[in-house]
Amino acid sequence: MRHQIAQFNIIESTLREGEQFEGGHFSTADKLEVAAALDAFGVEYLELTTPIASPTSEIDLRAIARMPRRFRLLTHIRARMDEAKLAVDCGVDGVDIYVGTSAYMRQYSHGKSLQEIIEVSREIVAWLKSQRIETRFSTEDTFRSNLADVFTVYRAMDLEGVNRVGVADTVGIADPMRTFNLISSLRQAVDCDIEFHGHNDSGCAIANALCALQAGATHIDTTVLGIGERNGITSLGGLIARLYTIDRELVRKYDLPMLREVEELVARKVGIEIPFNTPITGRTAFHHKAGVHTNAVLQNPTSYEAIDPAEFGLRRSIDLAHRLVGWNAVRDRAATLGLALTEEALRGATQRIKVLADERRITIEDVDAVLHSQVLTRAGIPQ
Ligand code: HCA
Ligand code: CU
Repeated sequence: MRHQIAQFNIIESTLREGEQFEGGHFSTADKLEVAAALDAFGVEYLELTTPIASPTSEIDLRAIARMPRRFRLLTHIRARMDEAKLAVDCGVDGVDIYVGTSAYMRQYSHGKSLQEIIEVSREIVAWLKSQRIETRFSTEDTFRSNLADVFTVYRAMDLEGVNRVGVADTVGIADPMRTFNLISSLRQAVDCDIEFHGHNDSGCAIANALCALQAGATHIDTTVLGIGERNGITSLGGLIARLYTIDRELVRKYDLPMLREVEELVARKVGIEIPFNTPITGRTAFHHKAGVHTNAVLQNPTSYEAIDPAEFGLRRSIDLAHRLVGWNAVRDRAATLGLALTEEALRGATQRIKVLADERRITIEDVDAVLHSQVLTRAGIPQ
């Protein structure tokens, strides 16, 4: 059954999964800055690295627990009671427990049997519940695990009173259909909320997150610009773009014009540029070029735009300096420059721009020079 995506929550993991990104090193001050920006943007949850990772990781978690914030603070731990106790002591609102259930993880990671996983996790979930800590239980590498096994574990955790179970596409092999099917079956199997965490190794992370929601998932893990282990996970902006194009009301709860700022902040901290093809904020995301496109966009931007840049505090650009230019765009430019030219003159200018652009790469200054020369020619002034 396809669910209406009325309600969903973002679990922003830039300060956990994002720390596993190649350039992901955040100082305490960096973490506070990123957390404040994400808080202002309005994500519902922030997930931080386990306090057990290093002494400073613990200091950072405690600092973020104390900062003024609206988001609920989570940390990401293995199924170990000492780790759970330290997390709670740091002041988190919730704990995300993860356990490897695939044969690979059982053999090469922790070496536990299914029964052992259930027993240990049950005890931790029960203790966390007694501390009134929101608790999630996820199986790492879910898609390469035996589904009967993972469902057995999920059901046991659901019965124990866990708030959410998590599905993780740890190696990025899931596709939208598989994600939809797995989450749909899980929706039937448990009563608690469902979280999806998808890696982007094969470029499906955003689509998979959407299908997870359509199948009944309630929480999606994201990171800013999709940073994370290898080439990362579902990006915050990508998920926003995906949901906006279904129904913009779905994402109204976030401060959309802040998206670019949050991305620029994180990009700077991890030493990357915002890629040109990033949904919404990429440099070329609202760049219109071909004559057919620019003509339509000048009349009604919706003709070639799924997203309104103004809602994100951004602007579209109409590119005229090339051989694919159309005369409508040239007319628009002439009007911007305050030049009154006849249709014939505008068509003549368009032809001259095309000829010039065939010879070399031209700029908007070349376009403007052609338009000005048309005015002079019309006035009978020789060029
Ligand atoms: C990892 C763990 C994880 C955990 C996801 C989750 C993954 O391998 O680093 O807690 O749901 O991708 O499996 O990020
Ligand atoms: Cu991950």
